[in-house]
Formats: sequence, C-alpha cells, structure tokens
Amino acid sequence: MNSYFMYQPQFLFGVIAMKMISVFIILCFFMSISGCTSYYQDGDGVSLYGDEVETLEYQGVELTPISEQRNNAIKGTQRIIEDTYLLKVDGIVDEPLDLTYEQITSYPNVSKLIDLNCVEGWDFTGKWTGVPVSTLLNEAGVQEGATTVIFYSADGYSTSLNLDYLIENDIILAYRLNAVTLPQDRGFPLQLVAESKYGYKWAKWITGIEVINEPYEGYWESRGYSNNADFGGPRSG
Ligand SMILES: Nc1nc2c(c(=O)[nH]1)N[C@H]1C(S)=C(S)[C@@H](COP(=O)(O)O)O[C@H]1N2
Ligand SMILES: [Mo]
Repeated sequence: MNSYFMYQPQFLFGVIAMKMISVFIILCFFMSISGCTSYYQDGDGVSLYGDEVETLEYQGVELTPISEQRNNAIKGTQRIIEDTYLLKVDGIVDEPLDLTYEQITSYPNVSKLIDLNCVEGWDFTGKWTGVPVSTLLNEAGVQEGATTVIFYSADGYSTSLNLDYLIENDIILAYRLNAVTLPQDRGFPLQLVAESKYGYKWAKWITGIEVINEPYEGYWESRGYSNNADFGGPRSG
C-alpha cells in the first residue's frame, strides 16, 4: 500500500467506520455483563427484585431466594391491580370493611421467619412481613359465637382456619416476602402466612375474609385434605 492511497477519502472513511464498529461491540459487551437486568444475585446475601432489594438472610438464617421458591396455583398467576384492589372483611362482625392496599399496609406490621411446607413434600424459608389478621378483625369487631375465618382468593380458591389459631399465633397477612413487595406470581397483594399448617392453608391473592360460626371446607379440604392441616400431621381426612 503506498502513502498516496492512505490519504484518499475512501480509505479514511473505512478507518472511521471500523473504529465505530469496535466501539459498538465493546459497549454491547459491557452492557451484557453489567446490571442491566431486572434480577441478579451477588455474593453479599442480597439481590435485586425489580428495583427492590431482596434479603437473603434473616435472624441469622439463610432464606430461600424467591426465584428458587416453588409455586403451584390451581389457575396460575392472578393479576390484581393495586389501585382498584379492595379487601372485604365481613360475616358475623359489627362493621364490615372494604380496605384499600394503602390502608392495609398502613397498619403496624410484623415480620416473621417461617417455612412454607407443601403437602407434596417441598418447602422453603422466607421472611414474611404483613398485618396481623387480628388487627383487621378487631377493626371489624368480631361478634359472639364466631369460630372460623374463611379466606377467599381471586382464582376461586378458598380455605379456612380457626379463629383461636389465628389470634393465638398472631397469624399475618403478608404483603412483603424477603423484604420485597409480594410478587404477582406469589400472591400479590396478600398471602396468609399460616405457620405450622400445610401450604394449602396459605391462601394467595386474597380478596375476602369472612367470619362464621361453623366449620368450612375450602378448595383442597373439600377434595379430601385435612381441614386441620397441622404440618407433620395427617394429610387427608
Ligand atoms: N389462591 C390460591 N392460593 C393458594 C393456592 C392456590 O392454588 N390458589 N395453592 C396453595 C398451595 S397448595 C400451596 S403449597 C401454597 C404455595 O404457595 P407459594 O406460591 O408461596 O409457594 O399456596 C397455597 N395458596
Ligand atoms: Mo401445596
């Protein structure tokens, strides 16, 4: 190549084009290895979930990352819109309630380290944060003779628990899991943290709470699963 050719416009144009292509390739490389994804984990026991930071340790115990938690709903993920959501609390109460997401998340909250144990044999450990069921029941005013509370879900699922169990164990309706907003596929806006009960008592996408004075069989309970559902106890009956 002679020096005359090197100063021709075609040659200079070619060199500039080559440089631009290299810069583009280098940029693509750095974007692909940087945090330009909605979820990642690092070595510090935290990870990003959307724009929130997921906690992977609580009270000295390792939590199961949400991405590794199992999920098996009868009709798949329900999509509940926060702005129009209302939680009904009714039945034998003095004053039925319709609570917005904002109201529910404004009550004093409680955090707990609890395992969910599905009756099928899998489990995971989470940090659950939410409002005690008793807070909402006190607001509504439970009447004399009430024994049972039914939880209704957006997918037609339902389950029930004894009023005494809910009060004595300070059972919560969780709206945060591992410190992030309960994800849509995990039951947004609320999942019942029915500690020491099989997973089928952990209603997700809860839209209604009804207080009654007789036993009630929910979705799986009316299909042969134990209505008591104590973890470790009989699965059927
Ligand atoms: N609304 C609703 N809630 C539900 C279910 C369901 O199908 N629909 N499945 C239950 C069962 S059988 C289990 S084991 C747990 C699983 O909860 P997870 O998604 O937090 O793992 O949700 C429970 N809550
Ligand atoms: Mo389950």
